[in-house]
Amino acid sequence: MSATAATTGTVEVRGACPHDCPDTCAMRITVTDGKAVSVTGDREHPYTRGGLCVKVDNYLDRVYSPDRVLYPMRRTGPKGSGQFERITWDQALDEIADRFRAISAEFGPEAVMPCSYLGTQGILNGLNVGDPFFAKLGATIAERTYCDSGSCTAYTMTIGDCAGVDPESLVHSKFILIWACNVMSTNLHLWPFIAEARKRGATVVVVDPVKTRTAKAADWHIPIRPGTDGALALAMMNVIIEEGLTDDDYIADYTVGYEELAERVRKYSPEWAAEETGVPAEDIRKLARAYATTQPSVIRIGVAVERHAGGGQTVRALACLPGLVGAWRKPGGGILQLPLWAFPVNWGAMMHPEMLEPGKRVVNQYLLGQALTGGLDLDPPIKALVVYNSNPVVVCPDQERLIEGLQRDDLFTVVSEQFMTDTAQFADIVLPATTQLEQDDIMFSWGHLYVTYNHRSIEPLGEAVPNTELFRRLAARMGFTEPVFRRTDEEMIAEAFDWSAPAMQGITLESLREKGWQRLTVPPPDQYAPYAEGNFPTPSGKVELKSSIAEAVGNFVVPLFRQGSNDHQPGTPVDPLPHYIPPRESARANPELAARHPLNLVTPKPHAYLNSSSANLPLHRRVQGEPTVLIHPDDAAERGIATGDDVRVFNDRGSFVVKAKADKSVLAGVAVSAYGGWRMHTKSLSTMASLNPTAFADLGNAPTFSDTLVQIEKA
Ligand SMILES: Nc1nc2c(c(=O)[nH]1)N[C@H]1C(S)=C(S)[C@@H](COP(=O)(O)OP(=O)(O)OC[C@H]3O[C@@H](n4cnc5c(=O)[nH]c(N)nc54)[C@H](O)[C@@H]3O)O[C@H]1N2
Ligand SMILES: Nc1nc2c(c(=O)[nH]1)N[C@H]1C(S)=C(S)[C@@H](COP(=O)(O)OP(=O)(O)OC[C@H]3O[C@@H](n4cnc5c(=O)[nH]c(N)nc54)[C@H](O)[C@@H]3O)O[C@H]1N2
Ligand code: SF4
Ligand SMILES: [Mo]
Repeated sequence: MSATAATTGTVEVRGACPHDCPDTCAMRITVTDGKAVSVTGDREHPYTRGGLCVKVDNYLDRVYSPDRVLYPMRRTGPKGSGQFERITWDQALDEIADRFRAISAEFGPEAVMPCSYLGTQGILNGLNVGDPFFAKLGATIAERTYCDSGSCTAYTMTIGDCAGVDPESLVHSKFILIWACNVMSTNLHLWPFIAEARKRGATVVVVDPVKTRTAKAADWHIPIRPGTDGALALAMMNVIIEEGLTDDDYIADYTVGYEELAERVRKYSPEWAAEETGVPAEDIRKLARAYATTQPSVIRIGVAVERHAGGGQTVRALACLPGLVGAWRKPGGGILQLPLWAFPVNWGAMMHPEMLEPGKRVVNQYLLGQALTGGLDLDPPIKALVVYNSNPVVVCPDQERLIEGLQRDDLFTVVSEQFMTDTAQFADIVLPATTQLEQDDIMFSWGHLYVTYNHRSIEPLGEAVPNTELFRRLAARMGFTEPVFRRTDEEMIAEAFDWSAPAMQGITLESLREKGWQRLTVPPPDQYAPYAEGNFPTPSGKVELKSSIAEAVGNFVVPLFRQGSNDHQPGTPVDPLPHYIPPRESARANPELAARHPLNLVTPKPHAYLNSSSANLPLHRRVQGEPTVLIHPDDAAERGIATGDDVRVFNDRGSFVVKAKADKSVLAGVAVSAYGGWRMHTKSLSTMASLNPTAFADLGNAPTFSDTLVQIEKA
């Protein structure tokens, strides 16, 4: 097995799926005469076991797509027209550097704003790749909280870490509570472990407003009104405490704040929660009893839990539950969302927070539409936008304003992309980016405990460059001379981990290169119970039912999701005990709004796309099928809508047109439309991103995608 591709003959190269997906599959790429001819999963990998998903097992379609952006391009037509001409890298870099200098001179460097997310998850080319460059430039800091920042803040406050349970130890669980997660689409490789647990007698329960593929496969599906999960979690605590189902020794030894919590949840009765959630009180009791008494029990939380006004407190409540019932005592017990912090990634070496000027302006990317259209009263205004690893037109809310902003003639937009996306269409300069086969990288995972190495298997196509090289080139052209801008990929990989950390014992760069992947040096799945005797990385070392961090710091954004330093920036005060915050857009909270827009829109992940990635490729589009909005047959009948009708989904913020599908798999009052499809492929030239609100959830500046009321009518 060779490290990098040979130019003649056939070699097999070890790689890693780059996608923002918990599974981080180990891949094997066969290369013949310099061309990749097959990409498969690595059968030997204990977690991903050889199968890639529908999004990636045709990865060569992506790499060799005729639609790849392969050369730098300059806009020739009006913004958004998609008319570009090929230019050289030198021309592109000169134009960008000239514009940055002119904009900085006239408005100050904060008039430049980066916008990025997780197009690739590689430690080199992913979230932080541009941070040192923009810090040196003095640009506006882009806060990136699309995903899991609310939960990470909640975990930090409660159990100190989002690491939780080893996914492989789920085979030892006896009660698996999947909460707002469509495992079969979004975390496919976890399912065999759940299936194995079930074979060994475990019960699987799914809490979701929709009977998803995952809910269909479970023993019990509990449909719930979107955004009301906190009420269910608090009522479960109420039952567990009232009925004496607690693990009193675990509570006494390894939690703080129990008495106050018990007092707090007394008001959250199952009857009260039934009104709020739509889940019958008897079912709430049954769930609480089974959860508490079937040990070890585990809760697998999905990202949708954090996506409403009270999402953070909902995750807090859920993170308290395992401590109350002593689930942490045994392997397979506790809570699992993203074991990301088990990896000793050297984020400091990637983002170089010391380069940030104190007091730099921070703008959350989620507010990009407002930021570009004067809505935030920014001084200086944003005059240049640099997008990489992201497709904000599809993934950001407030689409109409964002488009309006991107159309501004005085905005200079640079987009680094593999494809001419909805966002790239609006660029002044488009720069070609490599795919994972064309670059070296090293990967953590947020769904298992293996480090994976991605060897470059083919030469970059056209003039595409990895993001690392993009920022080396930009820095050189700007005259930035710090050594950080001259690091090679090789040098960056050597800095990517704290190799001396306990979890990296026995793992070296050499061994990783050779083997492709290695499990962190942590106990094996059948012994993985790091919190059996407390040892939570909270200030008290215990589960903080009453959170000292919430009390001392208030709300904050976990630094991984923000460009910059590792300090918790103090924010608005937060009640240190878990509590219920109802959704903002509901009949209870806003009857007037709900009278006009009575349906709650949820926008889960597409089965065949990874966010908006690959939503342009023919095979993926065929598998995904035509975009639809799923509603309950009663809601359809009330509106004279039949399956197959074109319908307009709208609220005061915007609208989009899709085909309706009436089906009992969705709760009455809920509308479901998978996101990810491109705006340019829609009839209405708009997607559900035009309907989602820009309001944040209570913790970590998380988005509130599930807190969206809409109305639907025949188009
Ligand atoms: N196929 C595929 N896989 C992916 C991705 C993809 O785009 N496509 N994206 C990756 C990324 S970035 C992420 S973050 C993960 C996310 O993966 P998941 O956590 O599974 O995220 P979602 O699909 O957004 O939502 C999961 C479920 O939550 C339900 N839901 C929505 N609102 C609520 C609510 O208020 N309460 C409850 N109880 N349920 C609710 C939805 O109906 C949906 O079935 O998936 C990753 N994997
Ligand atoms: N309505 C709604 N909106 C959502 C969500 C939702 O559930 N509902 N989910 C949210 C979540 S969880 C997430 S994580 C975000 C995802 O937001 P993004 O991370 O922006 O997701 P993608 O749509 O995959 O866009 C990534 C882009 O990066 C490009 N790319 C890939 N690799 C590279 C590379 O190496 N270099 C460069 N320069 N570009 C590359 C891809 O071609 C793609 O266009 O969306 C959020 N938005
Ligand atoms: S998207 Fe996820 S499941 Fe699919 S190949 Fe990549 S890591 Fe594996
Ligand atoms: Mo995400």
